[in-house]
Amino acid sequence: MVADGVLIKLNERNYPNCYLYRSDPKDVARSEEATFICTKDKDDVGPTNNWMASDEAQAKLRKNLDGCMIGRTMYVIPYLLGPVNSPYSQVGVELTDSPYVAANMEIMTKAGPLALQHLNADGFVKGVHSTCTLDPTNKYICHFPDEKLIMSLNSNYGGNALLSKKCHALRLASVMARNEGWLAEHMLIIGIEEPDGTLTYVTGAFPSASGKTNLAMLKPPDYMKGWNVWAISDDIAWIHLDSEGKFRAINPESGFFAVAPNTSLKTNPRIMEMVRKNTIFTNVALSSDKTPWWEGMGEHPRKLWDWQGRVWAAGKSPGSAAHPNSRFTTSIRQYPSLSPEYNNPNGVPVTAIIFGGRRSELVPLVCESFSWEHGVLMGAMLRVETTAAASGDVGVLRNDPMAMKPFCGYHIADYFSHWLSFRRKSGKLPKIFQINPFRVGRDGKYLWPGYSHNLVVLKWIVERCQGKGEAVETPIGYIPTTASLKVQGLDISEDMINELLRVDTAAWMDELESTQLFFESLGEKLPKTLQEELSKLMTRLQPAATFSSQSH
Ligand code: GTP
Ligand code: SPV
Ligand code: MN
Repeated sequence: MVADGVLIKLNERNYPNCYLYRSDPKDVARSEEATFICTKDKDDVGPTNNWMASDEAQAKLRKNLDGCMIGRTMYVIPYLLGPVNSPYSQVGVELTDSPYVAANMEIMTKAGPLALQHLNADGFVKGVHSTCTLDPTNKYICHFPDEKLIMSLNSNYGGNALLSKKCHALRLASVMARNEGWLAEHMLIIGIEEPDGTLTYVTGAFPSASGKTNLAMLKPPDYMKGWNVWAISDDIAWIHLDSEGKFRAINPESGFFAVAPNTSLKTNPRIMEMVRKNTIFTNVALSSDKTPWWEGMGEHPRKLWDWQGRVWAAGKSPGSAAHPNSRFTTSIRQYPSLSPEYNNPNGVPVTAIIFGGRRSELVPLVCESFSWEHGVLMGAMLRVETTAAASGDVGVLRNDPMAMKPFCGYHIADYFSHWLSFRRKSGKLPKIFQINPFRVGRDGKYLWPGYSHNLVVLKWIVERCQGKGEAVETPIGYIPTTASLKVQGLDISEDMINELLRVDTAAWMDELESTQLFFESLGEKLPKTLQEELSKLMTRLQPAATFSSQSH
């Protein structure tokens, strides 16, 4: 690829065995508008997915694929998702004509003979990918749940082209999970270690570019001696019930395909250490000594080329030097705080599930649900600001239930029912929380320092799971007392903490109106339990709203 000009080799001394890939300038993010779930019946996929009739899609895409690889090398990539010898792992095979995709698949999955050894009567997921001509008007990422088949044309971008990731491990797996009684989720998995060695495993679903990787790879702040966070997954969790009814999570992936901008020695030294070798950088900027650079990394080098290879001058050139959705691909084995449980074929026991996302207003720093059903409502109500991870406008509020809007391979209302069904199947349900480190003040700046300091929030969550941790009951759930977040060493005023935890009941009433509209758009399949939870929340908010308007 270096010889062909597909990759640029980076400085061997600073970044050994690292490469820069510059994509087609129009092929820089996931393409939700070109993503389809293809079934017989349109009602299978619901209003949050694009649908195509499967026979129609097959015919159309096969025509497009005809001859598309002539003169190119076709890579055949058998891959294993999940730990070796795990009852939860799955095999897939991707065909591709992109060497860049093949190289990324080697990092993101267990590719090769190991995968073939895991082939069994369950069969495997079939993926066909072709660069074709990268014609954006002919881009299709099609999923056929009934055939366990994926066909992807005209994009080489991560989530569109690394078919093991969003296509197999989320869209197809979510359909299998519904049929078989488990969950395939857009979630990080971490083990939180307390100074006495106690480990608590939690998962977290936040939409794309909303903090999963950074929370998974959190380095504790100096003032939290003895604590650690062990990473198991930064993007996807497969969660099964064990024989005791406990949720157990595995990471189907073997690497990270994660956001570069704003990663620095200050925000996340563990990521910076990890990406210094054996890493593929996509669409970052480049300095004259062949070192990668992106916004938020630190001082910008004297001479810089932007992500498209053009000379870049700070203050003069338009846009940013690195693409806002520039990414790095690195093997999970290189991560310095990888959990020893990462390889456990049975996964780790899940004590809490966290929902989150970017909300500059409204959603408090952290909030605990009253029950499983209320927690499912919290996830279903998730409305967040869009990011550069998908093409389209950035910073626009949209419904992204459970951070799965782009990834649930079937009707989202049936997905809600599936979540609720675990009440009947498990006596050991995880507690459900919501977090929001992205609330901003009047000056437009984040109120919460985030990154390593998010451990303060995780600490409260762990304490709540242990029946400790002080909380105040509000209409939307339990929130921490100010004192319980005032960890010694955390440089933040009580006023600021109070602002971060403030529950604006009138604004929440508006939010419920938008939830109601969203739920109505889902039609008759919406589970009654969820509508009832919403009504209960409305009732809890009403007297409070009256009270707060009186006290103003
Ligand atoms: P996907 O890979 O797209 O699924 O994203 P992700 O959820 O793993 O997001 P990631 O951790 O890569 O974060 C996305 C962007 O948000 C990066 O620029 C991070 O630096 C930034 N970010 C992450 N955590 C925080 C935080 O706590 N506070 C602030 N202000 N920014 C954060
Ligand atoms: C996301 O967009 O949520 C990602 C990156 O994790 S991609 O693999 O492109 O979907
Ligand atoms: Mn993701």
